[in-house]
Amino acid sequence: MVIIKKFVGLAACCLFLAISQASQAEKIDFEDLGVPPGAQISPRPVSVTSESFRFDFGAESSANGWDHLHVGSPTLFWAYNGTTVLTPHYDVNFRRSDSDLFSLGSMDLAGSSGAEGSIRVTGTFADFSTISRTFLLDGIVDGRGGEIDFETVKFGFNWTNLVSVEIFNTDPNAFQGNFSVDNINPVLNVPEPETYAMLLVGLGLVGFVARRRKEQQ
Ligand SMILES: [Ca+2]
Ligand SMILES: [Ca+2]
Repeated sequence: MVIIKKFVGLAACCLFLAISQASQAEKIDFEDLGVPPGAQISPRPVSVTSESFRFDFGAESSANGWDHLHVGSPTLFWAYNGTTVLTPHYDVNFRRSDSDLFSLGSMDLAGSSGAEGSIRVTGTFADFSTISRTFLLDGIVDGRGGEIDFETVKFGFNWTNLVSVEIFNTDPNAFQGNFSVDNINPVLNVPEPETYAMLLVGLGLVGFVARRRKEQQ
């Protein structure tokens, strides 16, 4: 009986871990970098790590000679939402620092210099296959203090088990390819529904056996 009780305990622990793992990860808002208002990280950071996610400039950024990422809250060329934001040129990639898989829930995107065009987001899975969506921003500059505004874009249930995500500004009118991103909501790797089902079946079986033994005694 003691062994069975221990087994039930272990199974319950597994179930709890599986459920808690599916919970929301910390929102990536770049506030943990401690950039003072009105300032930006300098000089030229080529990679930025916020909330355990690492951001690197992309190939297009490098090809155009703008191989750096701005992290700050200035209002010179780019969007301002009153907080620290990330402003890449052309493209940026991000992944978890520990290379673990993640899902993508939503993010805030903004164009630059009055140019609000289209921004493409591409997720890459472990088998190198990809999923992609292009978001057309509304073209209306009505942000805080007359600055370029952010729009929240959401991703579907199939944006799970990602290795990395690329954000690419496809707007030809964007000044130096600038765009801004903030408040990325990643979700840690979500267990398959089958995992829950198997754990529940296992728990039920253990309980059934325990009851049968008790009846026999
Ligand atoms: Ca922020
Ligand atoms: Ca807008």
